[in-house]
Amino acid sequence: MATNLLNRGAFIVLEGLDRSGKTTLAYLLVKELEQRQIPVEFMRFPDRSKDNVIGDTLNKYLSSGIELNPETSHMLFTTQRFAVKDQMLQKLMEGKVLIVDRYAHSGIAYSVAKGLSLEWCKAKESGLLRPDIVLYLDLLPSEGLKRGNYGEERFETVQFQEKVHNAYDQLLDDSWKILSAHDTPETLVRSALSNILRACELNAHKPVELLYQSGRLDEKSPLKERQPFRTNVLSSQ
Ligand code: NYM
Ligand code: MG
Repeated sequence: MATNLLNRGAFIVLEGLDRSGKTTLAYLLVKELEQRQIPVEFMRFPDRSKDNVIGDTLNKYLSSGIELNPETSHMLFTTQRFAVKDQMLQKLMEGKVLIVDRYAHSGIAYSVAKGLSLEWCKAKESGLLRPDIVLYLDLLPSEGLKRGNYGEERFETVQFQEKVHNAYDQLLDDSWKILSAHDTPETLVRSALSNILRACELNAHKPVELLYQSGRLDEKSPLKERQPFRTNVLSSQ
């Protein structure tokens, strides 16, 4: 067995409509894992940091300050994910569990909801790291409306969220676990945690796979020979 595959961390993504409770659940899960002395790191997409040009642009776009066409916004969101791909792999190989609030699936679902084709969107995300589990917080679009500060941001309308919901449906695969966003935080944490602990065990010695692409990252991957890509322009980390 390749030595670099000893006890890698699990790659966990939280997905769902706006106001489905992903961020709250992510924080609770990080706390639970830390209490169990399991190394864990939280990340979120988009990164809205004002000190990098893409983060600042996406922040303005989401708060409706500027307009971007669907292809442009899609590629800016996607670029942020590719910019930290090497860093994410490195953390997993160091044995850290990654809890990631939104990922490629948000990118695809929101762009398909705007009218872009599923194939085009998936192709843009192809080659990113594939999550071991996608925990999908299932929320009825009409219920999101009742949650705090709804409607402040672009995309926060019931009609648009219905389309996002339908687009997410088309992405379901065997890595997805559906959780009801209407459950209590305690129930959600219990169920998410048992899925995460199982994923840690099952994947500890498995290579990280690539999203929407056959092939795996193994020892010979060029990714492992390259220096991690760092720039203040694309990534604030
Ligand atoms: N969003 C998020 C996209 O449209 N494409 C993406 O690739 C990602 C990661 O940004 N309404 C949208 C979904 C959300 C918004 O996310 C910001 P949040 O988690 O609501 O702050
Ligand atoms: Mg939101």
